[in-house]
Amino acid sequence: MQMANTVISVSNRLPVAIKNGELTKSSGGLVAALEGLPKEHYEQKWIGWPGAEITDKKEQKQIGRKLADEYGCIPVFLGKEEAAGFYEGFSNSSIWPLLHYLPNYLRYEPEWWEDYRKVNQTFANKVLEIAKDGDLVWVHDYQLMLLPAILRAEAPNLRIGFFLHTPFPAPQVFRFHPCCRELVAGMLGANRIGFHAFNYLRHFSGAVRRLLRIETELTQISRDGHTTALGVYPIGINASKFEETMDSEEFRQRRDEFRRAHEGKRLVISVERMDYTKGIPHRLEAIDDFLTKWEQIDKIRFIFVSVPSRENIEEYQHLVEEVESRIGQLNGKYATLLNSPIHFIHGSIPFVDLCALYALADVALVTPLIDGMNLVAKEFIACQRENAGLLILSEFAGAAEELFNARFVNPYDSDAVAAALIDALSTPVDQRRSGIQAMRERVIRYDAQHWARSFIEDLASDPVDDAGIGKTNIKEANDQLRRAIEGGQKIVLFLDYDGTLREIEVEPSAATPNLAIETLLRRLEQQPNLDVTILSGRSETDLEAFFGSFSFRLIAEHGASWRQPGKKAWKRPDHSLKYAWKEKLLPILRVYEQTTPGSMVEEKPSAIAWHYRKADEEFGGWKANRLTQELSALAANQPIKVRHGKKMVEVNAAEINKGTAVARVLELLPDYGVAICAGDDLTDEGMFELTLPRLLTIKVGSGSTQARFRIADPAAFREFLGDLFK
Ligand code: GDG
Repeated sequence: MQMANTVISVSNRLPVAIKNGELTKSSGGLVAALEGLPKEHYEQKWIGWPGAEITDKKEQKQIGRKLADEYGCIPVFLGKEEAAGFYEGFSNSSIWPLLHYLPNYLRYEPEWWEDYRKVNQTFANKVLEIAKDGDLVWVHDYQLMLLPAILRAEAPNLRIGFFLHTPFPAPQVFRFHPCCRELVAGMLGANRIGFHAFNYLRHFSGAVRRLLRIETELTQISRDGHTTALGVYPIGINASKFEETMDSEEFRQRRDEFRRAHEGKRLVISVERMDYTKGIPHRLEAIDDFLTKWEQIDKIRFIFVSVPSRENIEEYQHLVEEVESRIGQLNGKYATLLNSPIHFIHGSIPFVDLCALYALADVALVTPLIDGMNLVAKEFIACQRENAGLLILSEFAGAAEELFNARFVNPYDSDAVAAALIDALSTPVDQRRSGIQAMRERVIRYDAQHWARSFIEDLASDPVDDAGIGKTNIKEANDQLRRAIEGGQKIVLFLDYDGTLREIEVEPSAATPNLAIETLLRRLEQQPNLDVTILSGRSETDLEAFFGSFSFRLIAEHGASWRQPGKKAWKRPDHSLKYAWKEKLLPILRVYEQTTPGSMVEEKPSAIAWHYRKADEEFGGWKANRLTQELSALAANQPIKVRHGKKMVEVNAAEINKGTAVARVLELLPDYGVAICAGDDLTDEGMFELTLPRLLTIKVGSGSTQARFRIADPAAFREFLGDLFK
């Protein structure tokens, strides 16, 4: 494994809070996780917002120095208004609800997008100021989704990781966001993206395919020479801190005090930020149902600890009102002279008290509507060292994938939650103990430090740039060509167009040669001893329109139609070929066109093709595989070849392919010094398979290939040619 020196964590909030000019370190899971990285391998820095508005430059400097010296933290200062648009607006009112499948809460103002972009850029500037080549930059969460791509563009030698602490929803839901494409593309700037659960990873991959129309593999996405690895890293808790606290005298005292205070009562606890994703009103509904059925109201107590959260956002204010009024109502309805069943704390309690509560509770009722992970569920299990409590857990929390002995409920089904509660409170202790102990071992073993270490170690061994991987270094081709040029040898150049010279466009008609390509081609035209052929799957008409004014050899339809250098007329060298198969196969392609919305058939003189780039990604891909199979079965006894290319399935005459065309041209030029074939997709592999002497084959872009060399993307390939032929 390659060791890196510095890990720079970047999160919206720094782990140090400023209150009245005083700094206090927070004890959250993330801090503990990062503290667990071995110090001998990683030096650590942390970039983030310090949580207070500080406008005075002198004060900013002072605090900055203190943060850096005492905590290794580098503050990003934000203006009040941009911070509001970025944080409360864009992050928490538009992205957060969609990540949690709650589009009814989505609000969007175009100005927020400006603030979000600006703040992401401000964070990027700070990272770029601090980071050196090879450093590991670990970006956290949905507030900074654009940061990886900004960093990649400006500092491609950084290793950039991104971790999403929330779920990633089905692409159809994320698509409601007006900036969904930019956000997904922003994350893709990372070398590695981590999720709590495989489901989120799968959805993200689907969003990349559907929204950006980029092909993905199960755990890897490659484009333009850059690869993003995807991984599942379920976050854990700060296990040692819980264990140490439970060993302390203070803990024992508090636990005993609580025990006395709730003497004779069964305790059911819920702990969370006051957030609509946590399902508090639904839970109260279930408690209402439970209390109508539970006979010993004097002997049950629900403790709700709800930490105030995002209080400037209207939806959160409504939630507080709703919860307070509902709890008031329920206590009014069910209170006896001896007991008020719901004890509600709208505030944060000290850590030791939290541990004591977790340790004493008979049941933890953790029923978010949806939750990325939910650490409370794991913390409760960790604190059940002596007790044998029961965890009732929403099946829609990421934690449900790991806490296998919990009692799972659908939080929307209040009857079922009430029934689970009755059942839990009636389960004998000895039946509960083994279940909880097995989960406890897991929670302690796979803690926050384990989580951070696995992510960072994977990131450290990710390649920074995958261009050229598994291929001979392109420099060798460059040297060989330079020698040939200097020696006055004849060079023959075969260039595919789409994806090789020119970036692919969704609409092929939009991929006209731009100024950079025209200038490069004019330069190639001026070179002595250079013979250029442009060969493509496109029609004569397209090639004539794009390159008609050049003196190059043009070969259309993968080799079916030729225009020789300096000539105007197009010729079909294989005019003896019969195309009777076209009429037989065309109806099959038409059926696919009709039954796959967004797809279309193209008829060419020597070929027929079915295009599906505008169809639904998955459905189109599935249909394409079926069509390829169906046509291949029919092709067995025919002089034809079926190819599944980029977003198309094409049938043409077996004799016609780019490889045959290249061989035929080279027969006409036996005195050539070096020949180069460059292409980007399957149809170019025919050229790459040739075993002719002095032939250099170059694949442009990612994917497996027979070519000997690889270049990252069309822009890099143009630069390569521009450097050679000045
Ligand atoms: C996000 C994702 C994901 C709560 N009340 C008190 C208190 N807490 C602490 C808990 C726990 C933390 O707050 C809450 O963490 P969760 O994971 O439950 O939820 P989110 O805040 O929504 O966190 C979530 C997480 O990121 C990590 O990736 O699991 O899905 O939404 O640690 O102990 N701590 C103290 N007093 C309280 O009153 N001291």
